[in-house]
Amino acid sequence: MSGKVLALSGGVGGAKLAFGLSQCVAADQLCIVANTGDDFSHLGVAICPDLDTVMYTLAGLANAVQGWGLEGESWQLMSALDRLGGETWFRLGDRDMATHLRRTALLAEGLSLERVTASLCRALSVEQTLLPMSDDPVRTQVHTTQGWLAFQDYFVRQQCAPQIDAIRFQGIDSATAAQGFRQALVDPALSAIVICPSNPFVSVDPILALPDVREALIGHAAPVIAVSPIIAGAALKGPAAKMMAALAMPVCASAVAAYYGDLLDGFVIDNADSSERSAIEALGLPVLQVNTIMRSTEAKIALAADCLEFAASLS
Ligand code: FO1
Repeated sequence: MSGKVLALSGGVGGAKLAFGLSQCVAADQLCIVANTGDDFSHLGVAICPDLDTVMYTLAGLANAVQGWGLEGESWQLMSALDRLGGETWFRLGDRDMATHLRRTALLAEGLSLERVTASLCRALSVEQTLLPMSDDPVRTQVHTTQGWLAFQDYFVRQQCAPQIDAIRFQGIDSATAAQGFRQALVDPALSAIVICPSNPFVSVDPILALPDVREALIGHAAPVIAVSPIIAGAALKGPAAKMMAALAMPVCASAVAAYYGDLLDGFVIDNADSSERSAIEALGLPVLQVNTIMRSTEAKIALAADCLEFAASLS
């Protein structure tokens, strides 16, 4: 495909497709914008889980089984902290901690998160452009019977057990999309926008909720396609399906397509969801039905290539 590609990503599912895309287009033609709503400050360091998952995946360093952190990690820091009675519910590996320490130091020097991310990517030989959705702090919170919970408290500490009835992105109204993101959106060379198979509510929505982003995507000259994170009524990983049920939505791919609504020019579903096709087409959306489960390198590249071909057919 000719032209630049912009991918909007959360953590593991998005990172896998971003990796596939990185094998299909030249590094200077691919820009990945990651959700930063999951970010938080913990044990004195700035943690950006989705940025790091994409960065480690593109660098070939990710722990693919765990879905976050680094392959071959050691946990001396957590063990020592545990012995001292410190907080260990959010597990920071020894080498992963170096990323957070370096990020925290660079932020303290006054660099923007966008520049810090570029610096970390350079150090890890990631050649694609990886951007935080914003340099401004946006913090996802979920409302449960316990009141509002910070995202990582809900997701990791409480293992998504509390029932959710609302989600908010604290700081979103005063946040601006990162400079590189805004530039990518107006780049005349942009030829495809891919919403990765990430959680629509807590991974993609924070990106879309940034001022002017949704408006920029609706009616963009480049086709906007999304890959369903729901396959056969379930999410491969994470609480997307549970959230859909809690938000009184049917748990199916067509409900995700309807949720994104007029943002989309096309929707990608898994082969297991052929029965969803007509409902999505009834929304006026062209459908691509392929294998969307990315268990191998080949599957990641194949899905990326399928997405790019689909986008090209829509433009
Ligand atoms: N997820 C977990 O389920 N347990 C953890 O202890 C954990 C630690 C962690 C450390 C660094 C990091 O970048 C991510 C980490 N994650 C952990 C993943 C993260 O909480 C979520 O997967 C994302 O926020 C959702 O995309």
